[in-house]
Amino acid sequence: MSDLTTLEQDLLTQVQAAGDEAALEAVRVAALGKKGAVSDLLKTLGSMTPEERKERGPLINGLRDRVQASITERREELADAALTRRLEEERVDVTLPIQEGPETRGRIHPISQVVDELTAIFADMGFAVAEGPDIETDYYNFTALNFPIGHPAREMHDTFFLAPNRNGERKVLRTHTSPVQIRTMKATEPPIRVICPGRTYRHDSDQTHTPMFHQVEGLVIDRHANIAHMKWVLEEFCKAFFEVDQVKMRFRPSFFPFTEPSAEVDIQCSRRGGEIRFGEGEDWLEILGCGMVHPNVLRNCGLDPDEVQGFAWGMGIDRIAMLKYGMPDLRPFFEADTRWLNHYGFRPLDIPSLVGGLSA
Ligand code: 2NL
Repeated sequence: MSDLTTLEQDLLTQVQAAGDEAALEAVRVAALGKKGAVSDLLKTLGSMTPEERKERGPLINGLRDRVQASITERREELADAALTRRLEEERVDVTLPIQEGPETRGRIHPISQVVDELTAIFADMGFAVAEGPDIETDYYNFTALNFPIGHPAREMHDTFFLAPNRNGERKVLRTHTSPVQIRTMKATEPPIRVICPGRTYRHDSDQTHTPMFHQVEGLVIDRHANIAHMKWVLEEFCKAFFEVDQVKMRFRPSFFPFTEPSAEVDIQCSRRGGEIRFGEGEDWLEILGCGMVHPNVLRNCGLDPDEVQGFAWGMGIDRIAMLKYGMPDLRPFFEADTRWLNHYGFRPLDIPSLVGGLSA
């Protein structure tokens, strides 16, 4: 065998033996690199006679081309093998159960759930949602609502007062969400249909009262909005919220400074077996207060009681949440205990709607 044949076989064997791309590259450098064996051979051509060169030249070039072709082929083989191995190693079993992410592990607080439910129900009746500040002036919380200056109701409300400012003016933590409706009446032209859910504050703390609690109030102002409309809105709300076909409601005369006439509303329920059910039974449960907006309140908001009229109502969100979801105690609402939230909370992707179900 000639020296060239031996070298070629040796190099081709090395190419086949290279187990990865780095080893193959080392073989290529040793053969075809600047100081490689084949390159050394090519350099010898320069010192040959033309006859020798004519004979050796094609042999050496042929060898170089075959070694190069073999390296290219081996490189493709190795790349294929590496890809196959990766595909095998990184294979994903799409039938495995997925890992729970925060959007499925987290829970919606029952109060947020109930606010979302109320919003869905009243939005369907054409109501918008209005919001306002928790810290209010005495004017928006009391005066505009027809509480006379020095009226005992202001103290009866167990108001939290902030320290007086330079002008001796004391701001308050709103004791109801009514100031939001005052702001709405001052800012927008009738017809008005809004609900105002939010935090409210009273200096009261026992088994059934927390200093911060939640209320939703509603307001309708129009030319002819009347008590029949009010009764219909409240009845539709109760049926939708408690998810029953029928409710019996009882309107008892009452008094609020901001409505005239005023009523407190009970719904009929049964309390047999320690469980409350609506739409049946012989017990009554108070759930809200309502009335026709007092003419003085309309005037305070720049509205003419001879042109427009309306009705309003208010209820406690925490209380109706407890009633609907059978929660016996109010206090855990405000304790941020994740065990309680896991038990009573709602799944973030079960969004309440009238078509998809309110409480899923
Ligand atoms: C209750 C009673 C009520 C209102 C709130 C209201 C607001 C304006 C004008 C007139 Cl701006 N009324 N709100 C009316 C009647 C009752 O709440 O027992 N809440 C828990």
